[in-house]
Amino acid sequence: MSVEKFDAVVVGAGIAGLYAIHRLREIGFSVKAFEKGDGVGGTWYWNRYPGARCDVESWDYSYTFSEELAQEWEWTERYPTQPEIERYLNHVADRFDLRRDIEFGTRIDQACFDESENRWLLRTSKDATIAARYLVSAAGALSEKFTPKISGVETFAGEQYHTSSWPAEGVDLANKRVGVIGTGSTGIQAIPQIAKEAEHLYVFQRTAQHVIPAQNHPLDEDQRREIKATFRQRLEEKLANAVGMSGFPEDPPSLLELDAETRREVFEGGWEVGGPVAVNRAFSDTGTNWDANKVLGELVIEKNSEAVNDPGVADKLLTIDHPIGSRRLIVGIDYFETYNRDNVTLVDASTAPIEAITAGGLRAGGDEIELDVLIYATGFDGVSGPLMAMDIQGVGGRLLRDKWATRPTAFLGLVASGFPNLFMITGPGSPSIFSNVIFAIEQHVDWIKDCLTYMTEHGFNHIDANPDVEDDWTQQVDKAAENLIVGSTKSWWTGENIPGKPAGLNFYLGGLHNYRAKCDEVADNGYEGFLLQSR
Ligand code: NA7
Repeated sequence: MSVEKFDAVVVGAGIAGLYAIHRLREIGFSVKAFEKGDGVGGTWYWNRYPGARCDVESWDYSYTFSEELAQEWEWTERYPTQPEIERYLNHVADRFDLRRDIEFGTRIDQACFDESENRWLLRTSKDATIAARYLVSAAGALSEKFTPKISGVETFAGEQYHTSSWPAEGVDLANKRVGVIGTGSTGIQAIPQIAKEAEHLYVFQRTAQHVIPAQNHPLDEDQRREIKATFRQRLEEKLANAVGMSGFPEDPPSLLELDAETRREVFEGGWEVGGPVAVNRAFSDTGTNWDANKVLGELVIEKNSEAVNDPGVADKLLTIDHPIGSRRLIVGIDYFETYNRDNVTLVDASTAPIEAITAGGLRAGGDEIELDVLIYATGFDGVSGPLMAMDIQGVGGRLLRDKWATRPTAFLGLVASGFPNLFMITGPGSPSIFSNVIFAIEQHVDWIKDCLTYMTEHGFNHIDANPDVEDDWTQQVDKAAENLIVGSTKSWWTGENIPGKPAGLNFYLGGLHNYRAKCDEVADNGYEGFLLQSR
């Protein structure tokens, strides 16, 4: 059996995988990335559903490692669409000649740590065996889709799609009765677009949501010039704050300390700007104080309800039982207005639960709804999901999914003890999607590159996390989340969207800037907390 050998294998060719290839090459490593899609982009390759768009502004949702790249790329809108981000990532792959080290259409199914040879042995979906000194998971936080098990699914005579594996050629929804299950970020982006195409759209909503308007707009020439001119200044800003975004409100007022009129003025100002940061961070206390949070939630609901003509529909859409920001705050474009269309029906799946899929459609609350197309906008098994889906065996043949059976842990979210030479990008215990994820990815990859450089220079070829230090980090993760309203409701953030997945908020919420400082401190102290060896 022939075994191809590399210094490092990267799992995935999305934003993280592309950047990892680039950086690992720089330190002279032989690198190979395996990507199950037929193109680059990861999440932005798969999520092609109508309306797919990033809810971080284009000028921040960009790599910063190359100023030349930033100066030559032209974003066209405030919030970039999936096709535009996919084009950007293809441009990056070409510009840095990354494709030659990517095998497309190939999944890593199994990874076993071979202790005698101090390497990872990988089995691909094409039955090839690959050996790698280091394994870098760039599998993404949102790449393992979740489809609820609904009885009768196999009897459905129509077409079924999950938004995260939307066909590249698109789906013809004209003259079709379409059902969408799910009103998370994805559903709320897709619903207005699908409504324009379908004969009739039925939305199955289980949880009503707060939605902040994107106030999206095209970028004119002056704005594009400004984005380029301020590249360095914005980079400084991103390095200095908790979420790694520019234009982050520095010293917002306390909602509770403002009189009602000023409070409303501040809120209206944020609403006009649009996007999650301008509203959710308009006040200093809405993320920690339940009274302040309640007021902000009410202000948002009041605004949202103004867009809906039918008070009964508005009531179903906006009877919200969770604090604002406790689950992912959603950014919408014409979402509530969509329910004013004659061809859109809201089905309240909290009072009329989905019972079964039938040959002709879906049964909810005893009513049969006839459908030609059923769309699942039902989300993902986030962060740990893609890693658990792979068969990863560490020291002593222990499976990562067994180690993580009660809780996924990793020191700094980067290395899980017992799984040496495996680095995770945006892994559990890192800030991950609680920050501008592309900026978080750059931090992780740069740190990994520096760590591997250090190891090479000092004659080490084996790195593991000290289990006690890993436990200590998990405690720090919990401490950073104390007293925050974020995560106080069930959602994919807490893992509770996945039946049987242990509940917990496995993100470092102390801020990307503080996380970066901690990672730098560990590195400056000779990778303190990691066990480095020469084998
Ligand atoms: P989310 O945010 O996990 O949303 C999934 C939606 O699917 C949500 O509305 C769920 O309702 C709904 N859902 C899931 N299962 C069911 C069943 N069985 N019946 C009815 N409704 C169901 O995923 P998204 O893809 O929208 O967004 C994920 C992230 O992508 C987002 O946070 C951004 O970071 C980008 P529920 O709320 O659980 O009642």
